[in-house]
Amino acid sequence: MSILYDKIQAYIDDIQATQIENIQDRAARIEMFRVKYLGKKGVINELFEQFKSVPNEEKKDLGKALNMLKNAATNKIEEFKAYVEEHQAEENTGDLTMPTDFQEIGSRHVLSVVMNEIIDIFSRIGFTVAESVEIEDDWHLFSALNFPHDHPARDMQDTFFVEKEEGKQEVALRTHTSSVQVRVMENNKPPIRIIAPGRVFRNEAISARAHCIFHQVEALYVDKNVSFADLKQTLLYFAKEMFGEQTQIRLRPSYFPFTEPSAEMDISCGICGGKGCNICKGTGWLEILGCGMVDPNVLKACGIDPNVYTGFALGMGVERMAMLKYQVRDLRLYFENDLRFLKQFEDIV
Ligand code: 2NM
Repeated sequence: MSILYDKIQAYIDDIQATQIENIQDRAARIEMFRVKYLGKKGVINELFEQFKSVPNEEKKDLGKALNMLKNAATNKIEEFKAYVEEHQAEENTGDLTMPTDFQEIGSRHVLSVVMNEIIDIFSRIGFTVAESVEIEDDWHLFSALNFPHDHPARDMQDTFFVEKEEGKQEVALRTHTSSVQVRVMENNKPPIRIIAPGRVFRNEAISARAHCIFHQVEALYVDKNVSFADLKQTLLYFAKEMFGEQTQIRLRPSYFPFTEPSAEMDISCGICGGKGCNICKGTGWLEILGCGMVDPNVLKACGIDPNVYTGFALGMGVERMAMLKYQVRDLRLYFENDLRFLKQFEDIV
């Protein structure tokens, strides 16, 4: 037999020895296999070229062998394709034990962290969280809270009204969470010890120091014999827990429609230690919240007898707390979701 015959036989052996399982990157490898044997310039066409010039007496056996080779190659490709199809599912699934791609994990917003911290501090002395609606009626927003009829908060300038028409119930976005406290007082008997955290809305031009949406936490304690001394101790406890053991407080007389007497609380400036700096504008003190004894008119409006019960209340802005705690200089940063801002708070709880 000729050399050509041996060559063909060697190819057939080679094809039959090829195992699909051992081939990685199967689609590409199958195509390479096809091109090698059955392509235009492939092995088989070349052998047919050479076949033309072999002596006639050898043509019969060689032709047979060549056809066998062609069949072997064609069959092998069919076999490959069938195998791939059969294993398609597992191919798509891939290796289930492989670790997944790394995905970046978000973090809690600084306002949520600070809000939770305030809630936590008050819950340690027996306050529970109360929540209610963000769209409120005039009674829960203003009337029950002893706001006079000509109070500026009842004006379109300060409040976003949903409905404000002659003879109709006025409905507005809540301007403070005190409306939550009104609802709790209306529906519960003292002792009442709650905090009302949440979103509030004011019709203000947005600037570094004001925003039309912000967050408040208000606290309310109503029982027999609740005194201003109880308020003061609660405030001191809160200030030390929130801003550190060295923090001092002072109270200045103030005015709110819903409390009498009313006060504003300052804390000693933690930046300069009270010596005076640009954060506290040289005073050594930072204003952080409003408070007071719940006005008897408010208790009465909410169905609580002011001759039996007294209460204190306080309210603070969460944005301002976070500003003081983390030196945030512009309120707008809280709502822009700029990652360069948010990422600075990744590690706080
Ligand atoms: C403040 C300041 C002072 C307050 C009063 C009441 C209620 F409902 F009991 F009357 N809730 N919150 C209050 C008192 C809020 O925020 C600066």
